Parts: sequence; structure tokens; C-alpha cells
Amino acid sequence: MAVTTKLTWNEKKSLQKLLGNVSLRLLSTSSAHRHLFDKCQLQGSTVTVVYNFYKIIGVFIPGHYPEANEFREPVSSFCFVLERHDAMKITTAVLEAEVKITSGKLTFCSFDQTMFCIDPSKAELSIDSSLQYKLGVYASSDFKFNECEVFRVEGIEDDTTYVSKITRATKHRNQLLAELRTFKPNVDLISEICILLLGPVGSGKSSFINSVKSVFQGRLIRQAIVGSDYTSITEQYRIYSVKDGNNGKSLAFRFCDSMGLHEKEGVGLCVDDIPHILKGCVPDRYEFNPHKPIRPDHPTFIASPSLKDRIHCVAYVLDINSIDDLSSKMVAKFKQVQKEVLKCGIAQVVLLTKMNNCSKTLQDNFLNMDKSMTSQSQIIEVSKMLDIPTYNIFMVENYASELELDPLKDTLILFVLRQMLRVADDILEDLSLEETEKKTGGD
Ligand SMILES: Nc1nc2c(ncn2[C@@H]2O[C@H](COP(=O)(O)OP(=O)(O)OP(=O)(O)O)[C@@H](O)[C@H]2O)c(=O)[nH]1
Ligand SMILES: [Mg+2]
Repeated sequence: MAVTTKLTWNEKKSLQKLLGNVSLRLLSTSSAHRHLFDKCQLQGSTVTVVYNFYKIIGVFIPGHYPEANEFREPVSSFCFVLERHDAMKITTAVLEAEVKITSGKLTFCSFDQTMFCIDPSKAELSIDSSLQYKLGVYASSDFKFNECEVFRVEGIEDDTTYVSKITRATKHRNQLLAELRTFKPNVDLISEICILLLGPVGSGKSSFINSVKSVFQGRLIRQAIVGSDYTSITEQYRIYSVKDGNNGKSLAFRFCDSMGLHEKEGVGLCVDDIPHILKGCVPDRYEFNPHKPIRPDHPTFIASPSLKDRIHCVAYVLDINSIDDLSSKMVAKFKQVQKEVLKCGIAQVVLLTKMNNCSKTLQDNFLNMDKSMTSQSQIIEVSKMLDIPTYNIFMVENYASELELDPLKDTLILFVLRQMLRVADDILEDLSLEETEKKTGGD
């Protein structure tokens, strides 16, 4: 009888991503083999999962499965819970315990206390209460499951710290996702924060928008057109909302994509367009003309924009590898742009894109990401050049040629987005006060 898995395509993809885009090869199932775990020895790293109607609960074991009655302290073992109604939702917890197989049961023990135990003969899983808490599952007695499967993990990086980094990143990413999904601007006058991306041609503005959309959708999205050319690939003004893959609802932030800036006059975005964009007078899909800015008599010009149409945060996007090569003309253009932004009292942040290998830059402790960023020399340089504090300058690695999402990249993208929204939110209180005063003044 052919052994087949109960994992759906999405569930399998989710687990593969969790482990760093590995392959999973099914070794054995409890319905096919009475002594399931005997089949799993000397197979290298494995994932063992059990299913009930709502959840898949599993454990990752690096290195070989233990042999019968052998005790082994695994490195970076962790268990996880995957919600069957939303395969993107995975909760993980590190298992610091000895692992053994006795009487056909796979058991993780810490100081003689059973932390996690799968018993295929009784179709029962028991989880210690402290671990249940970490995993967000609650049961007073053992969990009943209808199937147990063991997969060999193929193509995993040798470096076991990579696995623990991935699991920590996934945990952090899930927390950030949850926070951003429920994010609402601090002021009542608007329901969405509008972030405008400005920067030299080819710096990665459109790619950042695609990257944020991808993280929330759980798959790579290439909606904004990206590419490389002497002149800007983005020729239209575009306003993008971001949909939550969970329920398809739009989230409380929007991105405005603009034509790239160029040091030459008459090439790229016309600086005189910027005050109109900031005030919300430029409509979606407006075709930029590098030689002349939009005028109030343009048929689609928005003459009386409200606070919700305005830009609430400007993100200057720069390629981290070409900061030293920015010409004095480009820096002067930036200063001109900044003058307009400051005149409108809008929040400003900097995104440094094309950072190579974000996993190296990210410290193990994701909670200190801002600290690990502000110490970078490029950030200090840009801070001096644009007179923007280091804590508002962020490094990011966009999705460019990848085929799969990566929890480390996701985490950084979400972290940067959250910081941008916080900066915008702080400034918005002032803008809304101004708007309210204008309204009361007009009454
Ligand atoms: N490796 C890498 N490539 C990137 C990153 N961001 C963007 N790219 C690539 O850089 C090129 C330009 O990216 P775009 O997103 O089109 O840049 P843009 O700023 O929108 O460019 P214009 O619209 O032309 O002004 C594309 O080939 C992208 O794939 C990144 O973080 N890392
Ligand atoms: Mg673009």
C-alpha cells in the first residue's frame, strides 16, 4: 500500500518554509506501520506530526531519530502547532529536553518530567502544561489524534543555529503580523495611514510595496512593476492598499508609489509634483511628466483633499550599496524634497534596501533589532547626509528574484513597517489637530 500524507499542499508549504524552504519526504505513518518509529531511525533530521480535526501538532528533531531506549539531548528541537483553517498560522516552542523511544512512544523529558510524548498505539499526544501555554493549546487530558506521520527533512542547512534562528524569526514574525493586522491609526479622522515612497530610480520602492503585500498574502506578489532602467520603471502615480491574506480585508495602511528621482533635470520625478502629492491632490494612476508638474486645471486634480487623502509618512528609499555614490546633485534634490516634506509637517523615515544576507545583520534576539540596525555605518552616514535621526533609518531586504517567502526577510519587512507606522502615528496627532482647527475655524 502506498504511504500518503494527510498534509494539504498549503500545510506542507508552510512547514517547509518554517524550516527554511526544505523538502519533506514521508517516511512512515501510524496507519501504515504498527511500529512507526522503528522505520525512522538513521534518516537524518525529521519532522513528526499528528493530526486532529483543527490542528496539526508536531516536533522537529535535528540529526537522527533516537534508537530504542537510547537517550539523546537534541540540539534545537522544537515543537509547533499549525492551525488547519489557516496554514500560515504556526506557533513554535523550543523543546529543551532529552528524547527517547520506549515501548513505541516518542518522549521528550526534562528532569524526569514528560514534556511532549506521542503514543501511536493509543493515538494519544500528551503535552506538559507549560508547553501547552507556549504553544497556545489547552487540554486537561491527552490529545487524541487520528494519524501520526514522520517526514525526513531534506536540504536543511547544516548549521543548527540557523534552524533555531528561523523558528525564533517565525515566532517574532507571527507576533508582528498579528499586531499589524489589528493596527489602527491613533486619530479618528483617518482609517488608513498613507506612506509615500520617494527615492532614486531603481532604489527598490516598488519592490518594497510588493514585499509587504507578499508577507500579508503568504505568497510572493509582483503587483507593482519593478525593473532596472536609466529612467524610472514606475511612470504612474500608484496607490496600493494591502490585503490581509487571512480574510481578504484591507489593512489600515496604504502605499503610494512614485516615479524615481534622477539627478538630471527633466528626467525622473519632477520635484514640483511633490507638494501636490503630499497634500493628496494627485489621483491614482496619474501619468507623471518629468518636464512639467501636475497643474490644478488637470482634469483629475483633487482640488480639496481631506486629511485621509494626504500623505502621512514619507519613506526615502536608498540602495544601501550606493550611498557613497550619490552625486551632490542627487543629494541637493533630496534636500529640496525634504524641504517640501517638512513644510507639510509629515513624518520622514529612510529605508535602505538591497541589504545582503539579512540573517547576518539580524541579531539572534529579534527584540533588539533596532539596536542592531542603528550601529551600522551606512545608517550613521545617511543620518548625517539627510539630517534624519538614526532611529528612523531602517535596513531591509526586499523580495527580488526569490521564489519563496523567508521568515527572516518577512520579520525585517514587518518590523520596518511597524516602525514607519509608529513614526507616522506620532506626527498624525499634530496634523489632525490642524485639520480640526481648520474645520472649526471655517464654521
Ligand atoms: N537584491 C535585491 N534586489 C532588489 C531589492 N529591491 C529591489 N531590487 C531590485 O532592484 C531593481 C529595481 O527595483 P524597483 O523596485 O523597480 O525599484 P524602484 O525604486 O521602484 O525603481 P523605479 O520605479 O525605476 O524608480 C529590480 O531589479 C529589483 O528586483 C533588494 O532589497 N535586494
Ligand atoms: Mg518603481
